[in-house]
Amino acid sequence: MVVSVVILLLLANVHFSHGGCPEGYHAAGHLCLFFSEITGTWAEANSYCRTFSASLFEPNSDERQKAVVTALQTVPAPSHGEFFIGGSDFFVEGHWIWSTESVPVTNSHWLPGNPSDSNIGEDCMAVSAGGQWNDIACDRHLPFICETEPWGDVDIIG
Ligand SMILES: [Ca+2]
Ligand SMILES: [Ca+2]
Repeated sequence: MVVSVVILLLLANVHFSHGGCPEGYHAAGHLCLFFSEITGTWAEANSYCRTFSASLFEPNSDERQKAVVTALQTVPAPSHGEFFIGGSDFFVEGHWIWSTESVPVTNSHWLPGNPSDSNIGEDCMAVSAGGQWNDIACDRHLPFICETEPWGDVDIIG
């Protein structure tokens, strides 16, 4: 037990910084947010986050929405103007869900006139540099936002 705690602390020193967040993440409220520089489709973005034990960011509460708006002010605006986040309506048109738990999206920070499902359909959620949401085609290539929990918020079971 003592040994495992020491190992955890060593890992913490090596891999965690920025308010208990992994390297490259921004501390944002009770979250760690990663703003990618690379771009991908929504599915690629989702896989990328999961590869790093994170998930596409889900602004499913006022607190989380405020956290991303604040964090967006400190990162360079993407050349594409928007980042993919973890909402979609690709199973049932117009029925938006947060993908991790497949729960309905009940809050709303959509850009005026959205979700628009424009052209041949827009089924994936993105967030603008100003923090408002837009539905966009899932096969577009955008940078994206991953979320994970800060080190201090992880329960240590032992
Ligand atoms: Ca749609
Ligand atoms: Ca749209």
